[in-house]
Amino acid sequence: MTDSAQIIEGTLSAAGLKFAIVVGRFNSFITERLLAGALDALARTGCDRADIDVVRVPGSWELPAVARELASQKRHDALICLGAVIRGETPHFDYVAGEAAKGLGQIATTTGMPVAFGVLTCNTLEQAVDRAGGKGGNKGFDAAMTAIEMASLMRRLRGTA
Ligand code: INI
Repeated sequence: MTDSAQIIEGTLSAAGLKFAIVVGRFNSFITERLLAGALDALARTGCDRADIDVVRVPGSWELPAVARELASQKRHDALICLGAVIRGETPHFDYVAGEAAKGLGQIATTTGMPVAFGVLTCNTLEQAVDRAGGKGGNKGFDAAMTAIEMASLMRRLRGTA
């Protein structure tokens, strides 16, 4: 029965919340679309542009190091990490995608800073285009919406909302 249960959940209002978007330059044709989607989500949910920092890194491999630094600074309510890893002919893809996923997951669980995973891991460029504003939506937009909800939820759980 949930009649008497207290439901604790985040809202999708970004007003008053601060975000950092960390975005990889590798495959920038895709990542710039993810960034546009993330900025669109934040604007639509009431985030002030002055409350958004955009931090560029060379590639997805570098996302965890910068996310950890930002998490330690505690200047933001959530981080939105964007990248595009596209499979090539060598196992390089597995190392870059694996490290980005593992590293960002560890930061989210060990620091308490919400970290939205907006890193595409695709077999083909076409799959990436589909997910960066094509028929699969925009995973940058989706990651930002998750970051907003998690930032709001964390504030509630901490009693700072
Ligand atoms: N970085 C990406 O973000 N996506 C890729 O597909 C990719 N590939 O395929 O090589 C990639 N490599 C660069 C990597 O992220 C680092 O920037 C580089 O290894 C230097 O540390």
